[in-house]
Amino acid sequence: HIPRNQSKTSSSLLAPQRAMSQANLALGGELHSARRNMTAKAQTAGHQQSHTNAPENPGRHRVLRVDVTLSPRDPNAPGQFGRPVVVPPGKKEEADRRWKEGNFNVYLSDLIPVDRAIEDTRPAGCAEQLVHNDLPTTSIIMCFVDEVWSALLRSVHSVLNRSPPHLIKEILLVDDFSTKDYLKGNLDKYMSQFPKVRILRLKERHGLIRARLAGAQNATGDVLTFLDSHVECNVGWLEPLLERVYLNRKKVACPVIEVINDKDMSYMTVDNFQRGVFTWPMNFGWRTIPPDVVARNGIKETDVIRCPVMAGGLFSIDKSYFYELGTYDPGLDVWGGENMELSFKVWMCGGEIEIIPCSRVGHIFRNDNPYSFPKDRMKTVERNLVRVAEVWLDEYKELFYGHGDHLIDQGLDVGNLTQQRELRKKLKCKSFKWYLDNVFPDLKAPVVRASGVLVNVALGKCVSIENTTATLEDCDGSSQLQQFNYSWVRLIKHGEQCMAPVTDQGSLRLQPCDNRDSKLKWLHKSTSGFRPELVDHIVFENYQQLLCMEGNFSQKTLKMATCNPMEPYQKWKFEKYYEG
Ligand code: LR7
Ligand code: MN
Repeated sequence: HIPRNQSKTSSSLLAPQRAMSQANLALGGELHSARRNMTAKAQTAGHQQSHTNAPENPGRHRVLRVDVTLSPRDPNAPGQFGRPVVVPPGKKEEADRRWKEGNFNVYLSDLIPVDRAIEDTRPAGCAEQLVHNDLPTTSIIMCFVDEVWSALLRSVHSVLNRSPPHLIKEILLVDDFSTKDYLKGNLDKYMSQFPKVRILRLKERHGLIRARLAGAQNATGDVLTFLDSHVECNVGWLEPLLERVYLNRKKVACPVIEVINDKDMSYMTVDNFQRGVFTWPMNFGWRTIPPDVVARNGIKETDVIRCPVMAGGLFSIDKSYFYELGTYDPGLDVWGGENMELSFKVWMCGGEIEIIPCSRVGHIFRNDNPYSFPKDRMKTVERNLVRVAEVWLDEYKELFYGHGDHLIDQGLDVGNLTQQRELRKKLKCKSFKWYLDNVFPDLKAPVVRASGVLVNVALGKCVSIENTTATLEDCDGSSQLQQFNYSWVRLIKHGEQCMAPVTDQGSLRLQPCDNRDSKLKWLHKSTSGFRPELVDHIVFENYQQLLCMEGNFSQKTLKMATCNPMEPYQKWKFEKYYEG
């Protein structure tokens, strides 16, 4: 099994691409997709099937088999039909040297034809599916910054060669202020042979998200189809996407994203039945629908898959609907998190996100972005995700904050959110709770980490509140005075009040809560930076030394004391713990 994301071994966190692999490992590989051996399907001849109505289905026709590469000029060229390519022995150094131009095998990318054939990887039955004759037209929007020449060309050729021409209004190449010379004059010249290709040059670096918005602004088609600039669209990819949007303009349709291997440039198909999901703190990943669920529900390979979130790069959306939704939050910077934002917005505001198995597009997965970030990459992604969390996650945003070391605690400026929050109100979008209940019920999202009575393990006595001061009493699960919540952002809450140490006296009492106040934060169990020998202790870390909550039953009091792993009166347990 080769993961769809090639960055499995990468150690960096937070950016969706990389964090995904972390999630992969964390969930024991549950999130990974796998390569399936390409079956040598017969390459049936016939380039362009005519636009015939199916007599029994007036107004519809079979998905057009548009693929001018089916009988390629040079069937033996390297990489032809998506075959893996080997770097010739004498060229290893050159290939190594050129890797960093795109963080994939640029040498091989240049070697294989820009219009190579790939295998038709669609599940059986796709070619027979019917779509409407009057599908909307689409503008293909491809943003790029310093993209590898051959990869960019192959992306464009794959669209031109495998899409019904009448559906492509234009291909908009949005140059996000690239620095490479070949992407200027040479690209203009090359693309001038294709009347449908337009190049839009941005005057400064916009970042992927605002570059897409610039593309959308210039698009004249009914539907926007976004693609990365290192893809290969497969046979019949477009009509099934447009059909979904045609059926309901609030459907956002994504192709199955297949793998163009970064090392040998082979085109690899992926396992069926994969949904786009996320794990905390909002890391995108894939999760396979369990075989028993597939069997029980009779799900077919060709059935559309509803997805809690989209990968981000490849999708079709009705243009007017995209604007109705307020497009992307334009406050999102450069790269990352925009897929979460659009996904939550679509679902919570009345739309749907789907993967269409009969539409397949290859994408070069790579370990790292080959271009530079105007600001720190981690901070950029983090800031974007915080914006998304603050606008869309309601009380569940604590799960996001609680699952990462978030810079917001260190005064990260996320900008103004008023417009985005107002947009959510104006669109009358549903709550995140609704999203969890209806769209992503299998996400583990308990609003608190632990709750109920807080028991001193050695004494068997419980924390209780007497006038705002914490005392130790006989446990009584039915008493409101003994009810606490341990939140994801590490507050110990009693109703709307929060537990705090009283500095001079070493006692504990309640204070008004404030998620950002580090003086209210307690470490319990395996939160980040926690010392394993202190598991079960409740530690307060805002003094020079660590202080632990300690019980004293003869005095029925609680106090703060120097942490001691051997001290039984420092061991505490909440009544219930939740997995998240
Ligand atoms: O500043 C930038 N300006 C750009 O124009 C940064 C990037 N870009 C272009 C870039 O040239 C590329 O064509 O934007 C496109 C996406 O950038 P990638 O290819 O570096 O991103 P990615 O494939 O690593 O990451 C995924 O997540 C991104 C940010 O959240 C975008 O949503 C990408 O579109 C998205 N890619 C996919 O969904 C393909 C499948 C990957 C997965 C999972
Ligand atoms: Mn990409």
